[in-house]
Amino acid sequence: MIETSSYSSIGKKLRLSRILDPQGSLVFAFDHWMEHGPTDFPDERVDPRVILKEVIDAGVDAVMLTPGDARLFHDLWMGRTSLIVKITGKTNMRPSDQRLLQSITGTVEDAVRLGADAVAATVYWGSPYEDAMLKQWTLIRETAELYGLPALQLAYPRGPAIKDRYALNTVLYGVRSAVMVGADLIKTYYTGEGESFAKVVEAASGIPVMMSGGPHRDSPLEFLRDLEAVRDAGAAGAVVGRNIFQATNIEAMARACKAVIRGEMDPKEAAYTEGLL
Ligand code: FBP
Repeated sequence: MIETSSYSSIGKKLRLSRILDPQGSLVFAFDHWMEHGPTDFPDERVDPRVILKEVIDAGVDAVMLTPGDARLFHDLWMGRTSLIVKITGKTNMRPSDQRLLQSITGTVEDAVRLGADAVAATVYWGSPYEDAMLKQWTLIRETAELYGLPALQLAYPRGPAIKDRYALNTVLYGVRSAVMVGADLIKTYYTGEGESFAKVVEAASGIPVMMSGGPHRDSPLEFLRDLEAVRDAGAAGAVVGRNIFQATNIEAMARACKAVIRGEMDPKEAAYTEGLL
């Protein structure tokens, strides 16, 4: 019998291949102005356009942007890198108990109209608003399916019952759940070392897992070592924001991250080559 695939699965496969390099992918996450606000942006790097240009010049595999920024900065990414449109979000201006909810900030159709290669949405597993976010996710995933658009889930365990969001069992629980609700690509917290992250990758049963960068480290070398561990753990790559745009030299750090995640250089070599030490 000839094996056939659905039209949608072909579209997803093609689009995922534009984001995921078999050698390892580096995606630049840049939704922080809304998620965190000005605290993430010291004075001299307030202009998103300047940051985005440097990172794209460094050759990242994709950028993950909000719909409005994807439109505004299309001249920077178009034809130069892949686009992931994140259509959920929150601000830190909200009362703290409501920061455990991400709201809808765009539609799958917005992402399609913008020419995106994937749509992204956050689920805070363990949040009091988990139910609402799962309803949003299900609608997003189902609509994305109609367009052959991969759905990336930011699977973030976060809520009153979660003591340590980076603990292996907690991350495993979130990732396994993301697989169970149909994520095509998963971005999640780093468990702190490669051995445990390999278990996270294994729990995803072949659905590609990417490490979420996390807060900026004082030592670029330390972060590059984490990227190497994540790569060795079998992850598809990393989605990094602050550790790139808060680096002293943004473009050099992005290039170093890319070289390490692709296994082209070890962390020290990459850091020396890019003048980060
Ligand atoms: P970072 O590499 O800066 O951690 O970016 C990844 C990301 O998921 C962003 O997309 C998002 O804005 C941020 O982290 C969320 O951070 P927090 O964990 O503080 O909500």
